[in-house]
Formats: sequence, C-alpha cells, structure tokens
Amino acid sequence: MTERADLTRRIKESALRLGFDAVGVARAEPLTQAYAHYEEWIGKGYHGTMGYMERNGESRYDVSTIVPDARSVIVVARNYYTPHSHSANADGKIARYAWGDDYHIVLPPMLDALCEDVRSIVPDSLTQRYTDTGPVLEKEWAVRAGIGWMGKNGNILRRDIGSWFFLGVIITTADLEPDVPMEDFCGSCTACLDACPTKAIIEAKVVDATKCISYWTIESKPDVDIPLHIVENLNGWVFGCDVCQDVCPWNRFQQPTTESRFEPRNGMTEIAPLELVELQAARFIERFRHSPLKRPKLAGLQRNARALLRGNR
Ligand code: B12
Ligand code: SF4
Ligand code: SF4
Repeated sequence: MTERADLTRRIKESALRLGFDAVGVARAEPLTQAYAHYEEWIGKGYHGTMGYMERNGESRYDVSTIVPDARSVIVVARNYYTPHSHSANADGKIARYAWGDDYHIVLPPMLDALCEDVRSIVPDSLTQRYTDTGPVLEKEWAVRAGIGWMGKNGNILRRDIGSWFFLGVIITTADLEPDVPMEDFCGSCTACLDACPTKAIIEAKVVDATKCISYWTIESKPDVDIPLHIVENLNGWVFGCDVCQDVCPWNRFQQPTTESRFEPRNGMTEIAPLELVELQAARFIERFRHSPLKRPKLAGLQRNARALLRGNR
C-alpha cells in the first residue's frame, strides 16, 4: 500500500469510528460542468429568494478559493432515519430530517473531530468543514467522492441506507486517494417525478425550489404568502416535504440511525396547525430550542399553518 493510500485508510477509519455512516474522497478540482448547471439553475431563478445562492460562485466552482492549495475533499454521510412515521391523514407533517435535533448542531462537532484527526494523520495539513454552512456544492462533492448517486429527486442516495442522510464536507490540503463515483441506480424509475405534488422536479435531478414545498415552508420569508397553487397541494406538510423520498424504492433499504438526538423530539412527527397558530413566542423558543423548526421563526411556521388551514377548506 502506498503512503497516500495508508493515510486515506486511516482517515476513513477515523470517520467511521466517529459515527459517520459513509466516507469518501474526491480530488479538489474545479467543478466545471456542475457549476455550469448551477449557474443555469440560478439564471432561471429556481432559487427564488435564497439570495445567498447568487453570491460566492467562485467557492462553489473551486474550493481552492476557500482553502488555498486544497488537494482533496472528504465527504461524509450521517444517517438520520428513525423508525417512526406520520399518523394516517396527518395534518401538520414535519419532514423526517427535522424530527430530532438540528443537524447544524449535531454534525459540526463530529466534523471538527474528524478535521483534528486529518491534521494529526497528515501533519501540517489544513482543513475547513461544511454541512450546509457555506457556499459549497455538497451534493456534487458527494457524487464525486462515491458517497452515492444523485437521484432524479435531487437527493444523494445509496443502496444500503437510501437517501435519509445528511452530508458533511471537509476541504483539505492533504493529498488523499480519490474514490470513484458510484453507478446511478435510478434506471427507468420515475416515481419521484410522478409523485411530487407541485411538479417541482422539472427534469431528472433538477428541482425548481420556487415550486417545492420544502422551499416554501422552510426557506421563504415569513411575511410572504405561499402561492395558492402550492397551498392547494401542501397535502398536510407544515415544515419541509418528504414525498419524493418516501416514494423512492431505494428508501426501502433504510436503516435506523445510531444517533439518539435524531429521534423525534417529544415523540413529535407532526404538529396540529391550530396548535401552531395559537403558539406563544415564549413557548416557541422553549419548545423548539435546537430544532430545525426554529429556522422559519414562529411567524413562518404560523404562516405555514394558516396556509394549511386555508388549503383544507
Ligand atoms: C438550496 C438547498 C435546498 C433547496 C433546493 C433543493 C435542491 N435540490 O438543490 C430546497 C429548499 C428546495 C431544499 C430542499 C431540501 N433539502 Co436541501 N439543500 C440546499 C443546499 C443549501 C444547496 C443545494 C444547491 O446548491 N442547490 C442548487 C442546485 C443547482 O444544486 P444541485 O441539485 O446540486 O444541482 C446539480 C444538479 O441539478 C445537476 N444538474 C443541473 N442541471 C442538470 C442537467 C442535467 C442534464 C444533469 C445530468 C444534471 C444537472 O448539476 C447541479 C450542480 O451539481 C444544500 C447544502 C449544500 N450547501 O449543498 C442542502 C441539501 C441539498 N438539502 C438537503 C435536504 C435533506 C433537503 C430536503 C430533503 C429537506 C426536506 N425534507 O424538506 C429537501 C429535498 C428537496 C429536493 N427534492 O431536492 C441535504 C440533502 C442530503 C442528501 N441525502 O442528498 C443537503 C445536502 C444538506 C446537507 N448538508 O445534508 N434544499
Ligand atoms: S420535497 Fe416535495 S415538493 Fe419538493 S421536490 Fe420533493 S416532492 Fe416535490
Ligand atoms: S424515486 Fe426512482 S427515480 Fe426517483 S430518486 Fe428514487 S430511484 Fe431515482
């Protein structure tokens, strides 16, 4: 085994020991084609009001603008699947990724520990980590690092655990052995395209956020009304949406996570819209501390709840 292969093996072992479910490595090179797709996506306005996506294009294109002399990108996956479900005909459904504690809180200390190990295994190396915390095309890196393939629903998926996992990325100057991208196992399946209630998957792998329930219920500004054609198709979702993952045949291979903080907080996988509309600010802060549901703020959640009540009429 070459020295580079040995260092890579030790880093991967460390990632698995720290609790990640999968780890891979990609060569840190400019993302010419993926970035062209990204620019086209932005050009078409599919990002809606997520203005931050228009900035820092150079980092999305080339991670060496973030870490000079970057040689490798380490990508990790952390499974968040817990064996619970929504009740029949649930109203006020919360997307699975948000049932437990926020991954923006759970993953960074794990990534910091891995960065520390990388720097001790490869002395003098530099590391910079992300998990939906900066201008990095995490899914493209996941594909390149062999973590999974990009499903037609726009999510990265694997044959062993489906798509119920978060991604984390470490850009490093360490020169590591790259993995090969995984084969695409979507085949002729179109279940996600057919099932999306708002037809947000414009074509295979391309999601127009401005049509996506996840965007409207999580990312849109709380003072903006959700358009009627979305309201009428919310199908009970008050925060996020899992339809295009629920129908994915590969998600039959889901495995329970070993992270107890991803278990539903207070056993909750849904929250009645009326309860949300009446929730007081002080109670909201206390109840949703460390929860992803804090993101749209109480005003955003109440806007979503009112939309659901309106759509149900
Ligand atoms: C913006 C964003 C969103 C937006 C846009 C969704 C999207 N599909 O990009 C909204 C708010 C809608 C969203 C929703 C969700 N998100 Co989100 N999101 C992000 C974020 C911050 C950036 C992604 C991005 O840059 N999108 C812009 C598009 C252009 O990028 P892209 O899909 O990578 O585009 C590629 C393809 O479209 C392809 N392409 C484009 N055109 C063409 C044409 C052809 C012919 C081909 C072959 C390819 C191709 O090339 C592009 C560049 O690589 C990432 C974190 C990060 N920093 O990466 C999380 C992230 C993607 N989200 C995540 C999650 C969990 C979700 C939800 C499941 C949450 C939920 N349950 O509600 C949903 C899933 C919705 C869906 N079907 O995609 C996870 C996904 C994990 C995984 N297993 O894949 C991420 C990685 C966060 C994380 N660190 O874990 N999200
Ligand atoms: S998250 Fe929901 S609305 Fe968005 S693309 Fe998937 S099924 Fe469609
Ligand atoms: S539902 Fe089918 S087409 Fe969509 S991501 Fe899963 S396997 Fe691919």
